[in-house]
Amino acid sequence: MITPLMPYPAALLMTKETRVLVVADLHIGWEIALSEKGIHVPTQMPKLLQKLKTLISSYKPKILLIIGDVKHTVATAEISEWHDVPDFFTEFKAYVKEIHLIRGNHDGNLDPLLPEGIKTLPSSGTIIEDVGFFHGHRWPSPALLKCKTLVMGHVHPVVGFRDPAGFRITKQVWVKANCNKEQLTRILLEKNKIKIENNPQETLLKHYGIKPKTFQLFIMPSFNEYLGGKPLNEKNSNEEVKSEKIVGPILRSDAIDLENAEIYLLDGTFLGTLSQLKALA
Ligand SMILES: [Mn+2]
Repeated sequence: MITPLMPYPAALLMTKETRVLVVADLHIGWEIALSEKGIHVPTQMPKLLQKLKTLISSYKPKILLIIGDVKHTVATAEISEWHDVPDFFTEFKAYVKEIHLIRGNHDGNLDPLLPEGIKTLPSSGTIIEDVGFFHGHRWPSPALLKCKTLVMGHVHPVVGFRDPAGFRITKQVWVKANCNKEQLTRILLEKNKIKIENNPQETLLKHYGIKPKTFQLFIMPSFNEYLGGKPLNEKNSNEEVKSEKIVGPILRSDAIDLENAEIYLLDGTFLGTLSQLKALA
């Protein structure tokens, strides 16, 4: 079972054998990318590190699982990241037994920055007990369909509100959406170029030896709270909603019911469904 660690943008997965602390979207080096554009923000690294240390000392996980976007610059590594990223991993190796890392779209050229012993996993995801984790900029593997719950990052979900004076505030949120497992099975098989015979379930069983069980998807808030994001409840034109930049393929598919997704603040407050919140944007 996976539990959000309120009020932190983190989750804990407890199995019989192990405890896994899950975080997404650290974007180390984010401030430096901004400073190159002339916007100077003091480094947020010490705060991020402290927040993670607090969580580790409270929950004593054996594994730290980062579900993508450790660093900020996409294809290359900035000079500062040559220090900050290795420092980050070296420091946290002392606190947890294992660090596992799913590659995100910002994790290009990451390998030279990783110290020994960090386990890297593909962006198509990994399975721990009955939970499937993936980054979200690409489709998850059909193998993840055997999990009841999927967890992704990448979106940095926030919702926006406008007060009567016109001020705008945005808040980081958790998103819990229902999945249509039949549709998701069909799509993931198609994306893997597997021809569907009879029906998707049978084909999945034939190729992967599993039955689809996925009924819900959690979108994790970014661990780096300074990043911001595009409010999910903003009224968009249809083209914008479908734009690849905003969400990632799985959320654009009909298999995920984003309109009726439940939206929670980091402290656990239930705000309503996404469609209800659209009225307040
Ligand atoms: Mn990402």
